[in-house]
Amino acid sequence: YSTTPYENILASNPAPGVTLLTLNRPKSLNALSTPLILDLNAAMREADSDPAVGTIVITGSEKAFAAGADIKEMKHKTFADVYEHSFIENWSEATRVKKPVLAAVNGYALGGGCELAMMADIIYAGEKAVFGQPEIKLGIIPGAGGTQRLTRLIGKSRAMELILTGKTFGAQQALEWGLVSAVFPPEQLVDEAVKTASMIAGNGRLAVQAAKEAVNYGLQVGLDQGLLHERRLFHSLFATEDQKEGMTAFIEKRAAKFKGK
Ligand code: CO8
Repeated sequence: YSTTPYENILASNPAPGVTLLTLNRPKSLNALSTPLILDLNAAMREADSDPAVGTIVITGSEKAFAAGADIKEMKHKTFADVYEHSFIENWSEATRVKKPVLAAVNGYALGGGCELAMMADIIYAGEKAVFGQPEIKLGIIPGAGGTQRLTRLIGKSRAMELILTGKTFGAQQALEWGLVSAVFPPEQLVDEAVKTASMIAGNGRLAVQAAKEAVNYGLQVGLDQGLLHERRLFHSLFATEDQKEGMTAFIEKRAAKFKGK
């Protein structure tokens, strides 16, 4: 991962088991053009299928995580263009990754940038992060989950107000509302995200993926169905070597050596 075949993102391996994907279109504040999304999807698929990778961290620059979908690309599109080609449908590929995804947000996370962050499993923010869904000011609405995920994450009244006014909000507010789980000085943000990603990558892969699946599945179904799914996944982990190793290590008072089997 020291060099990258991608034009719009940088891929690196800052710690064992961690892939760091850095959005890299600085001149347009990481506006999420179709080529960038295709690069990101390909890089995420690659990391997801690489047995050496346990966790994926997505970040941008200190100025912008991503200032939204590329307005210059969208400006001339017609209804027929966007409908026929299912514009932005492939954005949600980020949510189909089985390994945990952390978003480390410095600077602007607006429109599609905020939506991309919300597709991650954990969001950390830099102190100067600015979140928002300003699409209404462009004569459109959020199209990659903003009306749905933001509402589930921070509640209806707040989400409505933000989506209808296009107002932005900062990192502290995001922390208070539970949109992000931690806030750090901008220059420490990526290191902190990588640290957490490393901790996750050190746990048993199968258990980690099952936990992610259980949480995300539960957000989409009723409680009974979610609990049943959780229980079945829980049961299934007793078929793994990692469960035997984890429990044996506890009893022998040593660190577990998980194999992802
Ligand atoms: N698309 C294209 N170019 C952009 C975008 C963008 N979203 N954001 C910034 N840029 C470009 C600017 O045009 C400018 O380029 P140039 O130098 O050629 O003029 C360069 O980046 C720097 O931007 P600014 O000069 O504006 O920088 P400022 O520091 O003054 O302002 C802001 C920063 C506040 C972030 C400002 O750039 C801004 O408001 N950007 C647009 C934010 C926005 O409206 N985002 C929502 C976009 S719509 C959307 O995301 C829809 C999602 C639907 C689903 C996803 C569809 C793919």
